[in-house]
Amino acid sequence: MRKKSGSKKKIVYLALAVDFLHSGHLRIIKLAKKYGNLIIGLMSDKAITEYKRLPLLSFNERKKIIENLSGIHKVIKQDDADYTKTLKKIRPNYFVHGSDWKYDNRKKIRKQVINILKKINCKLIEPEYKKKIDNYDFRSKLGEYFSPDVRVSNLRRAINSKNIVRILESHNSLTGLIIENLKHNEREEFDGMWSSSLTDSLTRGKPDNQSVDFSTRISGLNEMLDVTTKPLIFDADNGGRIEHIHFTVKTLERLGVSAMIIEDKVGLKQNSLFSDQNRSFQDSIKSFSNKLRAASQARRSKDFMVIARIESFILGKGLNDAMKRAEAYSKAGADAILIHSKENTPSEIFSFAKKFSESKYFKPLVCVPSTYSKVSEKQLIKNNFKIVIYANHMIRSAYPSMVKTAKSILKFKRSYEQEKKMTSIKNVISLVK
Ligand code: SPV
Ligand code: MG
Repeated sequence: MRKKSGSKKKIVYLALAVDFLHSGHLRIIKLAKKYGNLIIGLMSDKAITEYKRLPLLSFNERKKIIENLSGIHKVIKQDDADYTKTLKKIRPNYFVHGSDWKYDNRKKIRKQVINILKKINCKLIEPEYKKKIDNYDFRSKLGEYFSPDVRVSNLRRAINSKNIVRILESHNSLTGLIIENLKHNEREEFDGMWSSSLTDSLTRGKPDNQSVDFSTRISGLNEMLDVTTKPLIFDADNGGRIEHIHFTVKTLERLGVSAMIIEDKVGLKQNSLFSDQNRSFQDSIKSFSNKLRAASQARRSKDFMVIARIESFILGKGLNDAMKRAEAYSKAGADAILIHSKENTPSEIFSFAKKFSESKYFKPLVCVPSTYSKVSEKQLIKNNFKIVIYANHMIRSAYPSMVKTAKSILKFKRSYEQEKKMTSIKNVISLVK
């Protein structure tokens, strides 16, 4: 793309994410334009999620904003976070990037880019990064105005842009806030929350057999959604009666829930992880397909996902039964398939994934690695899984800590012995601002 020597204008390349156009962007664009014809590489959702959170605005919305700025030669899509392919293709004379990447999780990428720039004889321009403007936390300021529609669609966007979508169980607003805010290595975080029938029941002192009804669970959801912005997947057991399903879908969608998972079981519900499943029965393919159809027809937005959960392995049926169901459920309108298992290795879900990947009815795969917890996300990605749900881990970690503290107070008749093992009062009063 670079002009032959003798032609007037040099090519300048600047990659931007531009979730919100702010004065920091305008400053860097103004500077970049001085060097020649400015090509803006607008980062795709996929490229952005390799180093930070999914932007609030979709790619097309961001593109419209950038294209309407004056003096820009061209806007292209940059699909790779490491610039390799893009730079080799564009071969600019100047490459402009804010100096912030010297200090954060993009250090490695910077080094790599510098190597490529040397090879293509391109000069690096690194204007100083102004922390106050360029890193302004728009997202948290906007949190309270986050619309349900945006939250609903963000799960699909994450599925389309990430290697794996990481979901963690949340049973109240506080666990929701942990999932919302926690980061590892600056860029790794959870993509959303799982509202589990098991832990929703447990926190109310009831068994996981639908004795806690949808209305009760949904009012708990409301509180969680009030203080968070990430997508939420709702565990809807078997979805209840087909005649009621459109009411449930409508309510969930209105609240901003991104997906409901319904399982192909009938009769009195029993948790799938019980070893004795003698009193659990699977629905017929025909009847469950009708439920899926009813749920997907009831939604207002196509972004709301209806996910079918197959219980064949839980009930001791084999791969063929699971496959037959997966294809039928996919045809009936399921947007993704959860293949459940209570084995202590992922081998049965991996053999299912292998076979289902060859089917023309393939849909994104979801798993719940509660009993086969050694499996890594890397292995799940390799085996074609798109969503991983850590389904009960927040309650399982809170419970033993609470019992330990209660026991210690009983034993020592004071709380002093536990003091250092708990978070401080100072912490607790400033945890939520
Ligand atoms: C839940 O978390 O309630 C689930 C997953 O449905 S499981 O407990 O494995 O059935
Ligand atoms: Mg459940």
